[in-house]
Amino acid sequence: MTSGIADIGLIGLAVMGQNLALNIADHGHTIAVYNRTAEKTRGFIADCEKNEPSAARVIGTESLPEFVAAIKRPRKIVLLVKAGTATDQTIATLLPHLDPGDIVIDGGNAHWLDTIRREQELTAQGFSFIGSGVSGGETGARFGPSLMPGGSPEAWAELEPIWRDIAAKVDEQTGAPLEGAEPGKPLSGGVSCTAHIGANGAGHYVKMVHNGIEYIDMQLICEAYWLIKHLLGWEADAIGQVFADWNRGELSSYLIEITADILQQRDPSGDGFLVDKVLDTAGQKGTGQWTSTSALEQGVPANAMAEAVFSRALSALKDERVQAGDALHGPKLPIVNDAPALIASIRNALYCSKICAYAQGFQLMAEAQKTYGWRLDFGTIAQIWRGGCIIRANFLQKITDAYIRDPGLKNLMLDPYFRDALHSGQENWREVVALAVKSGLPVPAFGSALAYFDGYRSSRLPANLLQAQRDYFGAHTYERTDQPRGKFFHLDWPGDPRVQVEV
Ligand code: NBP
Repeated sequence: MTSGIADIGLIGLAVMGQNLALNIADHGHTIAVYNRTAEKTRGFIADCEKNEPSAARVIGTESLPEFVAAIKRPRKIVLLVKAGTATDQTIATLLPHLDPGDIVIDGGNAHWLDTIRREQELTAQGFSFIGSGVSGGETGARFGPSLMPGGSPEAWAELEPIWRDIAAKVDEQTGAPLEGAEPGKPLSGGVSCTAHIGANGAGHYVKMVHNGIEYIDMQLICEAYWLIKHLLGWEADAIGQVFADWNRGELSSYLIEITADILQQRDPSGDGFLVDKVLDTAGQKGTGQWTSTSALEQGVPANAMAEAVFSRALSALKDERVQAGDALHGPKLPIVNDAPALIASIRNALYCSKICAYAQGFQLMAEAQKTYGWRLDFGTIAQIWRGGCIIRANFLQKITDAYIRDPGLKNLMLDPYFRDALHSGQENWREVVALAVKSGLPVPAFGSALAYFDGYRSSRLPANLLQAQRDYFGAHTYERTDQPRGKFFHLDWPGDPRVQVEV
């Protein structure tokens, strides 16, 4: 048995754990690995020995005492097991083998409230706990994920050198992701896509909002595709060319890039394009729903983000939709002759909607930091998302720039760059939403983002009537525009104005 030479340990050798372990080893760190089912560990080690240049730095262990003994103190142990109960079970079986001062790092997709609870429980027992968002899936884990750690600054100081080594890297000047890492040949230089996000659950919260943004980013792209497909009647590959073209401009992003590839992919088992044969029901693992629930709980108007979750839910009603398609009729599709103009308008609608979606995500994090006592650095968060993760995009550098210009920015839409983009794109955006509505094509994300923009810029909204209704049926009181805020009134509706009372 090897003892005490590993720089770090990792539990959970499914797809994420294996890839992150190899990434750590490629960066020159010795890592001990353990998996509940020992067979998986043996298989992984055998594969490493055959195929991996860094195999000598990976130590396979088959019991927790052996695993723990292989790691230098204070031990740093990364968990990459199924989120939820499995994480609690893994922690419970691990703790009796640890010493005070050891650090447990949960890299799974934990709910931030679980992370807050676990951090409290472990700290009370003399251990440290970091909840680190890990984004980028399998490839990110292997060659550079975006890492969002939350926990005490002391625990972070211990983990930081390894986390900075293995994270994705972006160019210091341009912010563009650095690419080209290979097994045994990690990238060198560049700015690491990780930073201490804040205390306890902050990292997992920010990772969750990242996923919520991923949902809306994807939904917006789908709506753009759907409009081009139906209003112009184009084949998938031609639409793919449009996305490839958009990827050369300000919309340039990983999701636009893969959309261009997907749309141009021919069906490997038949004629035509694969996308036309993929069943139109979208799955979800829950982080988009968590984001929307958090927005509802905190009263943050993240309507477009929620629409993205509802759109997946609607897509899942496939059988009902097929039946309803026979029973419920909409308008005829119009004939659009000016394809270049329509495509330019849809591009603007997509960009403006995307700005609103991100504005909602950052507004949500701004509210959460008040609720949970964090101090989030939004410019850095946008920077961390520039590499490794699914929402990586040039656009994120604009967000970092906006928060550098004004660290106290209330809403991204108010930054001069984004404000100008909204002003110049909004006419097209409105035309596209109006055309979609008239054509009977669903654009929930484009439409709700536009409603958010219009609502946010309205100094007055019809909530005056709403509040009066609440006072009418429930005596919920109202404030008056001609009186100072904080003075509340009630009327015995429908009543004599003289019986209005201040409460
Ligand atoms: P899974 O989420 O599929 O989890 C499988 C791992 O959990 C296996 O190692 C399994 O051990 C272990 N495990 C389970 Br299940 N129950 C356990 C228990 N009670 N005690 C100990 N170990 C247990 O793996 P994954 O897809 O690699 O994801 C790992 C984590 O990373 C998850 O939290 C996931 O949400 C997160 N994440 C995943 C991605 C992605 O793209 N897949 C991206 C970002 C984050 P066994 O082999 O003995 O069954």
